[in-house]
Amino acid sequence: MAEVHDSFCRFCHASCAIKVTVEDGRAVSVIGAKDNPVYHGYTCAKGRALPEQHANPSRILHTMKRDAEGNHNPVPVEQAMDEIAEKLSRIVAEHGPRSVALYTGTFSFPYPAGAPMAGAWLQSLGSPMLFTSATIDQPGKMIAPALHGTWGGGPYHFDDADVWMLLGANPTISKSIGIPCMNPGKRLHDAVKRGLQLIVIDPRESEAARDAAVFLQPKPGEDPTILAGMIRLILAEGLTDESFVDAHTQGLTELRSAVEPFTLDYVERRAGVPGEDVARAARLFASLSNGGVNVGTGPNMAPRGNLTEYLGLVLNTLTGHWRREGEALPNPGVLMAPSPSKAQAFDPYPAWGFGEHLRVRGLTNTVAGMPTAGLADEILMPGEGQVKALFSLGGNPMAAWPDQDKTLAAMNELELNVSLDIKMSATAKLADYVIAPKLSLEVPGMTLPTESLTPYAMGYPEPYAMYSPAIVDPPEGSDVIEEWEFFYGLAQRMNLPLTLAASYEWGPDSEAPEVTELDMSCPPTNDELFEALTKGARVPLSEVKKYSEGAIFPYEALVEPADADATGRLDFADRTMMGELAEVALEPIDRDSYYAFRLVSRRLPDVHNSAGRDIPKLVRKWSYNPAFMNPEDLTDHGLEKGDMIEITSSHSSILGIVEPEEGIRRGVISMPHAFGDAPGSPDDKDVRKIGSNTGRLSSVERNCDRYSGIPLMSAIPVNITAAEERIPGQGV
Ligand SMILES: Nc1nc2c(c(=O)[nH]1)N[C@H]1C(S)=C(S)[C@@H](COP(=O)(O)OP(=O)(O)OC[C@H]3O[C@@H](n4cnc5c(=O)[nH]c(N)nc54)[C@H](O)[C@@H]3O)O[C@H]1N2
Ligand SMILES: Nc1nc2c(c(=O)[nH]1)N[C@H]1C(S)=C(S)[C@@H](COP(=O)(O)OP(=O)(O)OC[C@H]3O[C@@H](n4cnc5c(=O)[nH]c(N)nc54)[C@H](O)[C@@H]3O)O[C@H]1N2
Ligand code: SF4
Ligand SMILES: [Mo]
Repeated sequence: MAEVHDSFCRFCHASCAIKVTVEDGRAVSVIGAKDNPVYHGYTCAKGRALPEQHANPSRILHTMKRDAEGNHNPVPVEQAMDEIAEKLSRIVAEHGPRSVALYTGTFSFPYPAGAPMAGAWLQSLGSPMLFTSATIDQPGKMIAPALHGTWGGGPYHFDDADVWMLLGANPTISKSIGIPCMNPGKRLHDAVKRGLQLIVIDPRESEAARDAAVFLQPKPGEDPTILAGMIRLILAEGLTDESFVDAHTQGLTELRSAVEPFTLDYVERRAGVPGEDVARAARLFASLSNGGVNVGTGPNMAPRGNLTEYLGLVLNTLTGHWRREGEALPNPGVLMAPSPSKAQAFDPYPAWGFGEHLRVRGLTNTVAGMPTAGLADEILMPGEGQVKALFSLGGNPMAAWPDQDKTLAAMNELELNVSLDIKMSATAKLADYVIAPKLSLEVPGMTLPTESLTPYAMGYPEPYAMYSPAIVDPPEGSDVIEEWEFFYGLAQRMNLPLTLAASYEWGPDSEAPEVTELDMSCPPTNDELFEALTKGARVPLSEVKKYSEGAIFPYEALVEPADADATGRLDFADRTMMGELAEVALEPIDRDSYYAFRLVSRRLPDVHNSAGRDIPKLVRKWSYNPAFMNPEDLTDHGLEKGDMIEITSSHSSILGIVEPEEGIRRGVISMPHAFGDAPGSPDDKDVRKIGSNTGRLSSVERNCDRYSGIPLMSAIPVNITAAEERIPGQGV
């Protein structure tokens, strides 16, 4: 019999509220929950494909173990855990705990207990080698506030802002930075209707750009130049919020001289955007008091992402775009502990140089985490501390890490490679063990992870939360476990005690999170773990559970007055950032002119990084990643839709299939990442079927950020040539 259950989607971080029709323990259809006060019935194609994802023939339902010939065969998960624990104990005894690394990727996010349990296990093992995708995503987002300092009242929120600026972010599609991720299309529509002035800076006319009052379409990689030009104009025309600047900042004089070279004329010549449009954007941004700026993945992956993020904060501070004393907080937290919100500045704090040091390129731990772009070299470089074992949790290094050839070499070097994945991904195919996990609707969930995105202008502006029990059974005959159960099971076998911290605390003034010691003789239930993770929550989990459709838990909270002894200052002139800005000013305008194109990152609506590519319904339009280009560029190169090109960077080359797109700036190739397969794998050259991997174009040794290690992953200088059709499996 069919029953309809309330739940929420976990195909991306947006956690859309859904109604799932379940028949005989299996999901058969998904629709948006139209009465939900936050999502208003929104779902995307991925969410509606949850039934297909759960029943997908390519989903692995048993742990797979690689044999000597490289073939994978099913083994019972308990046996795999015994073998892994034993092998790991040997590796740790011989090489020390640092030889074990954990990488948590995109799909560690939707499962609240997975990454915390894996982290607790690694910590108990004594290894500092915890890596996440954050340092190959938007590391500047954490680094810039450390260098600038933070405002205790927090940022304004998109929903009630008068002016908003998006640099290289396309939240309408990505459900990411800028517009809160729950039904961003409706939020943008409502905002524009009530008069929001949107400024978008993007080399491609993104979906978000269509609603922009000012749209700048620059040459990729010139965001520091544009922002410096806007700051210069705001200072020159006296458009700053003087009282805010006087009371809460330092370094204005140094900033003024650092931006001096960035005249409108210079910005126009260098970034290829009309100077008057830059001025219009700056004046608009400064003229309205409730606003904000967000920087997305584009500029973070282009040169000097930290600087772009930093200058974005400088712009916010100069114009006083921070929430003030007595103003209402949109969401003081529901499942998170409320953290005090005070109208005062907090001083900068160290962004890097602490904690574990990598052995390569002078990289250290950072506020964005350990530099993932250095991990392949940590695996490859012999000597004390060499990483011998890698655990990938919901991530796909072969698809997502920059410098794919090096990643492949690293995967082949490992003594123990374990992947927790729902399919035989490019990484899983190289792993010694692939642990088959339960999927979202088969496990309890709560919206705590999405709530944790609130400080990044992505989470809930409304004090909303939802808990969902498991609503379907794992497929019959399967042997699947939850990710946390795997790490708990390893810890049990290795006699490691585990403590779990209540996670997702944030704020410069937050208290230390409460911790729970786990009973290692008897596995906890999911709900017990959720209780541990929400200790100190404003609304107890038990209360949230009463509302099966999710609910808003209202609470009036205002930004409090500053402490009497508050002395913090936001810094306009961090030395490293000013040094980088001086370097920008010294660069020749026509650098890299040998390369005619810049390849930029972008996302497709129906797949999530490398996930979803195996679900037929989601790849009806594109099973590969087209190389989107301006139609006139195609004509100039004698190319037509569907032609194959070779795209060559200073590091490597890939094949691409061209696709005209009107809104792309000339000289730009816009191409999604995480497609293709491992170099040399049988499918690798079947570009028309599986696309190609843009990560292969990046070197992790050159053009990298000195601190996060992120290399050029957007605004990559490339050339193109027409390419011959390749025969699958025959190599280039
Ligand atoms: N060139 C280039 N490289 C990039 C980017 C770019 O724009 N350009 N973007 C970067 C960014 S922003 C990021 S975040 C990283 C992403 O880096 P990763 O997280 O390493 O890569 P994904 O492709 O998201 O890998 C997700 C994996 O999780 C698996 N999976 C799906 N559902 C589940 C589940 O329920 N449980 C488990 N255990 N696994 C599941 C998928 O099959 C897939 O193999 O890539 C980065 N790499
Ligand atoms: N459907 C879908 N949603 C996703 C994902 C997905 O793969 N598919 N991935 C998820 C992940 S992991 C993340 S981190 C977020 C990312 O979310 P966003 O940061 O919003 O990512 P994109 O949608 O790629 O938008 C980046 C924009 O930057 C522009 N850009 C590229 N280079 C430059 C540059 O040098 N300067 C400027 N100004 N702009 C530039 C691109 O043209 C593009 O429009 O999305 C998440 N959401
Ligand atoms: S936006 Fe994200 S959470 Fe919402 S339906 Fe799509 S994939 Fe699911
Ligand atoms: Mo990401």
